[in-house]
Amino acid sequence: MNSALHSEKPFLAALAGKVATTPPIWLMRQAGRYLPEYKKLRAQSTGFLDFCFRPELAIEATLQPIRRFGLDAAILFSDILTVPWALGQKVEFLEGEGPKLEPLFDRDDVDRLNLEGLTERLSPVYRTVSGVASSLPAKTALIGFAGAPWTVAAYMVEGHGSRDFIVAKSFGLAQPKTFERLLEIVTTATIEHLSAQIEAGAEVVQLFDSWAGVLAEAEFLHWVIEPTRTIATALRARHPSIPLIGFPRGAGGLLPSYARETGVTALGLDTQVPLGWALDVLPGNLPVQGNLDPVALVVGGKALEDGTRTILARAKGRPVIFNLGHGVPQTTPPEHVAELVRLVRGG
Ligand code: 1CP
Repeated sequence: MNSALHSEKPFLAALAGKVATTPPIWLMRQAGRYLPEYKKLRAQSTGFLDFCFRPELAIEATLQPIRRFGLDAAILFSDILTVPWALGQKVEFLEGEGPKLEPLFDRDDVDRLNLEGLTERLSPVYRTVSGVASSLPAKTALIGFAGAPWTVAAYMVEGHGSRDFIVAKSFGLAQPKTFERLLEIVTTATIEHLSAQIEAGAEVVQLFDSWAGVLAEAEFLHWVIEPTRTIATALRARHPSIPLIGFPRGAGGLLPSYARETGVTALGLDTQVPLGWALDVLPGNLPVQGNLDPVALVVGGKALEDGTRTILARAKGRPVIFNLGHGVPQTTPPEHVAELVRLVRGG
């Protein structure tokens, strides 16, 4: 895609380094249970994975927040745990309990994972991407995504969500060779999965490293930075102009190394990162995204207004993309999202 087309989409312009008076805005987890129309749509499927793999439903879920709020980017409706499923691991989403995977324990479990035919098994996701790409408004960009290898491997070993992923970290430290093999498999799967999304029409891809923040420095270098750099390098070789957003949630003081060493195009900042500090230590031309406390969005009113204005003021003169520091919480009143869009656009 050429730069003239980029400039028609404010989100792509910001990723190309353009400083705008009104930053583009989208929200992580902008689709989902806080929207009544999502709950209605979700009721049509038997399970969450079934929902992700039915393009007619996933296309509609992707478009719902765009129709309602006119955001600058749509994010493919899917989940990071479709990749372990496509590698042959048993993955279930139990109502009200979150994901359950049959955990990997040892080398034999890792060796049973199967990369062959991965993109065929995930082909409904790519049909969703192309369906969304052909129905978006001209100014709205389309984001594809995957979980980053550490975060995906952490779920594969732990078997479910966790506050600290002690089981996954212990596996990595106690069986380093096996864990590196697992990271290699997930890294290859991620490159194939993101490439197929780009070929189907994704204009940007984001890597969610939601659990980067539980790692010590040495683990962060090997399990977060190295696989992310491998993915960035491989994607650039295949799709030279594709922007890649890295979101290493909780990386804190390791953000400058992540920005410098991975080769991502833009950096997602979680809620805890002091924005002033990040803007001081990161390269001035690196686009940044995020940081608003999702709880300010739930509460609305003055909390939302103050949080939004602080970010807008601090980020002046820099290429920024307005977003939250993590996903939209389920208890968010949809009117607060509309209010946030108005605040950012100066209405
Ligand atoms: O039935 C439902 O509606 C289930 C809730 C739900 C939704 C709406 C899950 C289960 N996943 C999703 C969609 C989803 N997941 C998107 C869609 C696009 C969007 O609107 O943003 C995306 C980008 C994700 C990514 C994802 N899944 C992440 C990374 C981002 C983050 O939140 O940190 C993670 C960690 C997951 C795993 C996952 N999937 C679902 C849940 C409840 C979880 C978290 C499990 C846990 O750790 O407890």
